[in-house]
Amino acid sequence: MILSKFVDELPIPSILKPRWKDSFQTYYEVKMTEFKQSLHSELNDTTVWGYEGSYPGPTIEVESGERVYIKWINNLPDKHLLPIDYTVHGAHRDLPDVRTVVHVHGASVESDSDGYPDAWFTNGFAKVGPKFKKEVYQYDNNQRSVTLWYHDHTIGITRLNIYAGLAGFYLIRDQKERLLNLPSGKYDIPLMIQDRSFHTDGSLYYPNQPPKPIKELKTSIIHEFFGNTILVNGKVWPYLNVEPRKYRFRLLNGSNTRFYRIKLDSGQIIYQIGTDSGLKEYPVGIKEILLAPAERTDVIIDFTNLEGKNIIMTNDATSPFPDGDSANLVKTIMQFRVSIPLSSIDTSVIPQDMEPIQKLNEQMASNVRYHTLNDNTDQYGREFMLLDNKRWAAPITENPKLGSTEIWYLINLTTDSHPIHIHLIGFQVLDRRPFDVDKYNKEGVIHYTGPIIPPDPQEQGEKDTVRANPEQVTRIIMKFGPYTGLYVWHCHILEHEDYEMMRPYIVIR
Ligand SMILES: [Cu+2]
Repeated sequence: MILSKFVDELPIPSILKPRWKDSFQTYYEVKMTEFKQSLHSELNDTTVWGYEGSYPGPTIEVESGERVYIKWINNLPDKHLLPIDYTVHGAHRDLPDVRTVVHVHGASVESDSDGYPDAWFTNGFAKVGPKFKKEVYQYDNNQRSVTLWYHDHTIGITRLNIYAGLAGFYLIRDQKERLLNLPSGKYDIPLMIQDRSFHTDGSLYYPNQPPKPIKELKTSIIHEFFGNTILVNGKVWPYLNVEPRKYRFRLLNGSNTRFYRIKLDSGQIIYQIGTDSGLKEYPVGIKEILLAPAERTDVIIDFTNLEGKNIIMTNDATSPFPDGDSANLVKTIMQFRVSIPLSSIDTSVIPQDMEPIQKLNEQMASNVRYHTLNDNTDQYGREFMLLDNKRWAAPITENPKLGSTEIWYLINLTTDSHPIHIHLIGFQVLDRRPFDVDKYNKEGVIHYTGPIIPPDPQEQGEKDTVRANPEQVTRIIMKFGPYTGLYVWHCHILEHEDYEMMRPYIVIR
């Protein structure tokens, strides 16, 4: 079935209202339910999961420093929407199928409210995972203005829960940002980009076997997922009517595996103003944006003087990235139609400078850790990935000290790029450098084969997710805090994360 492009308007998620709010704290309740929603007008309504009856969930908007409590409530049915593989870590047959836990990606948050994968809970909190601590999570929002997102993080079934629809935006705002006079209000729009496939009846399609099926298993995890349509904010190939003026878009790759290399078919420059963890020091004009799963980028697109023009946002990233072929390529993301007359003079600006960022340098680091990204094969002949050749359940090996600065070397021995995400903290990308993988595998030493590659202009600033490219060492630097306790770091390709490419770590006093 081939769906027409640009027949449905881009939905913009509503802003969630708190249950109550006073000058000290704000309290939200967010229910997860199953419901039907139209994802494309030529498609029957699709059964999805969402927060507060919508996919994506409503946007949670808070002020920097605001103390927020959220009760995440599982009101989902007992039966999962998608096929579960009971052989992967933490998803065994003796557990309830429908388990959830919510992580606010990029949030600086206490350990017990971070949404640890083993802190899952079922409908009515009837059953909870071994690391479950509390029903109401606390967020201090001690961060500058930033585009975060909340999504499911349940051990062994994150890929299925997010694919079913459990994701939404979480924005922190502050006075500094407001003073910059960026496009705001209805000219500040979040875009959650995801790929999905459908059965002809409109239901979500997610494979229950890899291309080479595992005969012993009714359902097997797949190594990667590539859908044949692209959705933005829950609509397939939507369009957005815009005025001839500047807009701010908060781009998020919310896909399971797919990378996007985003361009505008008008060839115009995109002004990047923010990275994963907040505003950049100054905007950069770029022609293309590379987004791995979970990466965000804040941009300004200027439609001034483009009245009557239709502009398509395109993608040309191969799948898997970077060495996949074009068989899985979906080239179209969405369309902008400069069709609305200018409602008032556009006084917003693309600032020259935004926020100074203290650069972390190597001399500040008190510890260096070397991490490998490895390929492996399981008892069914399936390929799976590991960090440091260790499984999820292996004892904790990473225990940074509160307030200390560390450099992590991400030594990628695989042939794919993996978006590595570390909870709790933001980091800076130091550099990348090609190295000899064979020599590393034989002798365990890094032998560099080329010059140091500085981070892309797009990556300058603070990030929480970084592309660890194949046959390169990617170096990042970060300061651990302000909380102690148990967190995780992992690959954000959900099919990898669900099958051992995730490790716990602990910040100690
Ligand atoms: Cu991965």
